This record gives sequence, structure tokens and C-alpha cells, in this order.
Amino acid sequence: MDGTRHNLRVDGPRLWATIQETAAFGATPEGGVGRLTLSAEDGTVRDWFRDACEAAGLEVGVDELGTQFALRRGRDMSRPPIACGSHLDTQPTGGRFDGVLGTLAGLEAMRTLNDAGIETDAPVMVVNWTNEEGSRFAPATMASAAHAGLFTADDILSRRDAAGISVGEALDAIGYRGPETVGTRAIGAFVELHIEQGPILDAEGETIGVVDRCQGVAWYDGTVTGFESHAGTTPMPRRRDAQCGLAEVALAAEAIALAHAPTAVATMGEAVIAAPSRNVVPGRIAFTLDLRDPDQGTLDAMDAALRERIAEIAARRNLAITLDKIWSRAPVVFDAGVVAAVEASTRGLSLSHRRMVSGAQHDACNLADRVPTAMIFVPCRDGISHNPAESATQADCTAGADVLLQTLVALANAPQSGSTSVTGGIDANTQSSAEPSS
Ligand code: HGY
Ligand code: MN
Ligand code: MN
Repeated sequence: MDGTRHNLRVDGPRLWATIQETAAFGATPEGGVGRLTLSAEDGTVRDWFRDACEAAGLEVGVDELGTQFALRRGRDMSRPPIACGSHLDTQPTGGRFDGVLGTLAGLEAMRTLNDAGIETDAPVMVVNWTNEEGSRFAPATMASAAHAGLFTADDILSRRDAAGISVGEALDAIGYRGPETVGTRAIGAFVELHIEQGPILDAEGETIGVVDRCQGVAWYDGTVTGFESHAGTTPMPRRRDAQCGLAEVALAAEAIALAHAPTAVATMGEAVIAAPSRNVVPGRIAFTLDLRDPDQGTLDAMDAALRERIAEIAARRNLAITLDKIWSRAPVVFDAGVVAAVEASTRGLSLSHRRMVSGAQHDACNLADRVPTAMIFVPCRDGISHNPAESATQADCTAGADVLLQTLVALANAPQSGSTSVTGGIDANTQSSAEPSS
């Protein structure tokens, strides 16, 4: 069979079973998954993924940052593989679907090709990228960023978590510092399936998001330094209360995002008081900020406004406040040919769909720097994600995996012209007016 794509369908119950089975690795009492990157639980799910891929006849390789590449050979092994995949690490308060769906749908696509006895022209591949979440080690999407040449492997290997453990040490602890040099693995195009993590598809009753862009992001580390003093005896006017200063910084970030409504977002996800004590005025606090918007100019304006507000807060409260931008990614426009392939597959399956901008960052954003890339979204209930209540339906996960499979086959069997346009592709130039999904 040549993989005529329109009669291909994944085994939805089999895909769903893998999602539920792997949710046990790092399961949380609230029904979610807490599987921080390079933790023991991450090691367990990586072993599971490797075994399942090898059982499906895939050749599994690992690079020096632990990223797993599971290759299914094609007729013409001189062509770079058409890749899919996502990540298996989660947030501490994660759900069952973020990253997991895209990775396991890739495995399901390979299993379906095996069942149908289909050999594609170009090889195809599933990737589990290390540390997409960026929760334990910053920045997010670090392994795919290194693959794209945005960081050196040594830089990433030296990043440390809050306990002072380095990425290299954590990789060694679970046996996933692989032999491949990062960035050397050939990829011809990349398609990532993911839950939307925002409310639009669910609210509009659409099944598929054809993601043609991703918004930009800026991450900051900051400190607020005041003066520890006695909570009972220090007169209010003489206090240099770092916590009150921090509160004003958090509200300033929120106000700056609201000033750029409806697209801009901002939050202070971490704040740690050094030596906290009920009866000491806080003197030293470390914090983080996450700012996003689809427009780089807006992100730059938000940065400037934030720095101005922080200077005013520090002067008025006699505090020292530092703010370091530790990571940023400009907004990404995905490849028109791959977007068209996703849209053609979606239409071929008669699935309701719309163009979208991704509000969340994804490994696809880094891959887009190097190879033709696009994304597929499916709904999650009320747009909830990074929360144990994250929920998607088997039907939507199956539909997303069908679109992924058909897109992989279309791209892998596309003519060797090097373009990613495929027969039946939609005019890729129809730009969407979609706002980001979260
Ligand atoms: O932060 C993000 O956008 C991604 O979900 N890690
Ligand atoms: Mn994700
Ligand atoms: Mn996430």
C-alpha cells in the first residue's frame, strides 16, 4: 500500500490506553501528573517510551541532552525523516495531556502504519524532547532550542535547578545522557500535535486548530532586597519590606498586560522569601516573571514599562530590585507548506477546524528556526492546562492523531522537490485573524 492517506485511521482506544498508562508515572492525588524533567518518574516514562517504540520496530537514539528519536525507516533513507512528537515531562501541577498527547500520538501513528503495512517514501520519526516545560531547569524547550542551535550543549548541561543539581548530573542519574551530538539528528520537517491549553476550540466547538503562528515570550529572574527587621518593633515608616515591594511588582506586571489587552499576558509564577519567618519583615525575595504577546513590539514595550515601574517602586520604598531577562523567543510564523498539509489532512477527514495562534510555547517554535514546521491543536476542557484538571476527550485526541498521521504520510510521500507543498494543499497564504489561545 502506498499509504493513501484518506483511508488511514489510528486506533483511538489504543492511543487513549497509552495516555492513561503513562499517567501513572508521576501520578498526583488530584488525578494529574507531576513528572518534572529528568526526575526518576521522567526516567521511567522514557524507558516505557523507548520499549514501546522498539516493540513497534522503531530505531531509538538518544542525544547528549537526553532527547529520544524513534525512527521508522522509509523506502528512501537518503531523505531526512518527517518528524513528529512533543515532550513527556510535565509541570509539577501538570495534567495527562500536555506534551504527552503529541508524543504518544506519534507512537500511535507508527503503530498504525505497521498495522496497515505501509512504507513511506521518506522515513518518519517520533521525538521526545527533553525539558519542554522549563519548570525545573530554565529555559523552557531547552533541548529543542539547543537542537536549533540557540544554546550550546555545554551551556544547557550546566543549568542548575533550585537544589543545585545540573542538567548533566540529572541526565546521568537516570541514564539518559545519550551518545548523539545535539543538533546532528537530521529532520526534514516537524509536525507537533498538542492540546490547545486555551479556551478557543472548546468554546467554539471546533475539533482541530491549524496552528500557523506562536506568540512571543520573555522570562525574567528578579530579586527584591529590603531589610530584615523586627515585625513588632519596627515602625511602619522605617520598614523596607521586600514582600510589599514584590506585591507592587506583580500588580504592575498585571496592569501592563491589561494595558495591552486582549493579547498580552503576564504572571509572577515564583516568589521565594529567603529565610522566611512570621515575625521578621521580609528582606530578600527572588521572583520570576513570564510575559507574552503575539507582537514583538508589544513585548518590547511591556519590558520598558515594567522596568520603569520597578524603578519607581524601588525608589519610593527604598528597595533594590533587579530584573534579568533570562530567555525570550520572538513570535514564530510556521511554514506555509506544512500548515497547508495540516489543513488538507483536516479537510480530508471532514473535521471542523480553524486557524490559530499558539499562546503556549512549544518545541515546534524552535524547530521552525531550522525546518518546515507547523502544529495541530485539539481542544481541552475550558482551556485548562498546567493543572490536574486538564482534560481532553478520546474522540478529540483520536481526531488529532488522525490529522497528524495523514500529514506525516503526505509530507513523507511528497515529491522530492524539497518544497513541503502537497497535493490538495490549501492556499497557504490565507492568513488567519486568530488571537492567541491563552
Ligand atoms: O510555558 C509554555 O508555554 C509551555 O507550556 N511550557
Ligand atoms: Mn507542552
Ligand atoms: Mn506545558
